Amino acid sequence: MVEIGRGGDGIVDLYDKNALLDLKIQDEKRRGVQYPTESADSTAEVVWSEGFERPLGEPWSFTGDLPWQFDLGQSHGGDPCIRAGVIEGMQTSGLVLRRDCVKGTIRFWRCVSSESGFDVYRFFINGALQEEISGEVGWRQVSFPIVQEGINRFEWRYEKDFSMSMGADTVWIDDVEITK
Ligand SMILES: [Ca+2]
Repeated sequence: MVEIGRGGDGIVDLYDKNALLDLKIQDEKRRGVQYPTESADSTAEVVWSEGFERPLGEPWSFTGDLPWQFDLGQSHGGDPCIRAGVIEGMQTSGLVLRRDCVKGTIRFWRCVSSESGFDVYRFFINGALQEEISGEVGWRQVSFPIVQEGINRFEWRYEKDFSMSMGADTVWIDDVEITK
């Protein structure tokens, strides 16, 4: 199971994590590592999934200045995925999933292209920061534990600072799965 960037506060920590992640990805590319599309935990049962190939309704919603939007050209598997809204400086665009869960994991694929250190993707579970990434990071599958039974609130948020944009200036998400 691929799992990186578990929380942490502050810009120094963010820089360190990005630097370490970049090194790790470069090393894996050099060695020809193929990223798995299945979790290493093959016994985990997928109880719910979303591939973003149909209109979003409940249990999905949006926060911030603009909703997320479908993207046909940037998925990891050739199918549509979803990306943050095209926001301007000091704006945010959040994607929220609220769902009744048992203890298990939430896993998904994500890709980031942004101004390193300033325009940042963050993922929260029940308001607690799970990972934050900026700069250029290709498609990776990540997994986070669901520790609270009952209604859980998952939020993927893209937040821009006051100036400058780099790269595609967004984060993409695809193939969200909840397992137990
Ligand atoms: Ca910026």
